[in-house]
Amino acid sequence: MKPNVMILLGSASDFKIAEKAIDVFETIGISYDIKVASAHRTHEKVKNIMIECTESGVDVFLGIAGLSAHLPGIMAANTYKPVIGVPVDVKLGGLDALFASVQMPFGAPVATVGIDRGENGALLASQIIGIHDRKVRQKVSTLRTDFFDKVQKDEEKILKKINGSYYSPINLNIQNFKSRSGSENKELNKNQNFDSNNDENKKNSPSISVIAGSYSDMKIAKKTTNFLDKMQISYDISVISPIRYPERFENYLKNTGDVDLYIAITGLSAHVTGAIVAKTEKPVIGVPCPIHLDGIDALFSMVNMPPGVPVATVGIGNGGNAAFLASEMLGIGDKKVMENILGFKSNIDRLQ
Ligand code: C2R
Repeated sequence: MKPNVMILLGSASDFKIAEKAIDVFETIGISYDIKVASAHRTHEKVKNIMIECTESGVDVFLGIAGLSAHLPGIMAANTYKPVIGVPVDVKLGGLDALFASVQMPFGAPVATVGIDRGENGALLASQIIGIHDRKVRQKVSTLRTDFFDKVQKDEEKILKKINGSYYSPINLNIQNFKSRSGSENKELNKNQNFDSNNDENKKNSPSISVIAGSYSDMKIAKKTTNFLDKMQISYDISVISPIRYPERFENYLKNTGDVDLYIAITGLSAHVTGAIVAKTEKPVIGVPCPIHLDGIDALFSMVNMPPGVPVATVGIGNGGNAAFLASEMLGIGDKKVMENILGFKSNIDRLQ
């Protein structure tokens, strides 16, 4: 069986993070291979693996590394398929690896997930494969429902310990909450199924929904839409904040249930990406904007998502790389998009 995903570890010492990813692939039923190859220590091995695996039909790559994590960047430099980076906490709480993975120059994006979040790296890979494979999307949905059940059980456990005189619990309709995650699971989602499986609708829908949290993010959003135009990929762009206009935001998501993926562009506390990924099985790409603190606030709040809700984060202000990554994701199942990226990659030095 040819693997759909290739996992590269910078060192065997990163294996504990890879195990989290392996669990997800085993549960969803996605084939994978795993090798230890370091961009620093065994540079040629990384290059050869990337070139060979890209040609032999691997869809998505996962690079797991700590310290100066150049591994996912070198992987991205040698493929036109999506590369996901999982930074590992070896020193500095993993911040060194996070910055090395996420802050890639235009043309070689690394879809970075949170520090030590191997399971989110694998979930994101599954969501990407799910763009072109409905069965995988349904399995992602079921897995996300399991994350919901865990939260539920954990809550029950801690509540049993509260015995204060003023503790006054309210009985909530849990089924309503349940329907918010795992949106492809029809039985659980009679009312809030934001993702649609209707192929007829899909034909009339843009491929990508680009959401900016505010008009002040539009300069960066323009870089995204400019590149999508170059790649001839259809998109919608809207400015909606889930914090300022919660109802409008929910309605917008309902109306865009047929897109292939979302790109969210937002600064400060980046709740836009979190609000989208909570509602959809589709991949969500996030671009942190430098409104304050040079964008570090947005980067951290975007990338460090809890298990079950990955955000494919690109570098601060790098709207172009968000579109590049989106094109790579769509290119897996769309020959025309793949050829456009390949053409662009081979001309990139002349275009800059
Ligand atoms: P050792 O335990 O082997 O010394 O590795 C590895 O991913 C690991 O987290 C310590 C850390 O070094 C990282 N490493 C990289 C790269 N190669 C190894 N970041 C690379 O090529 O980027």
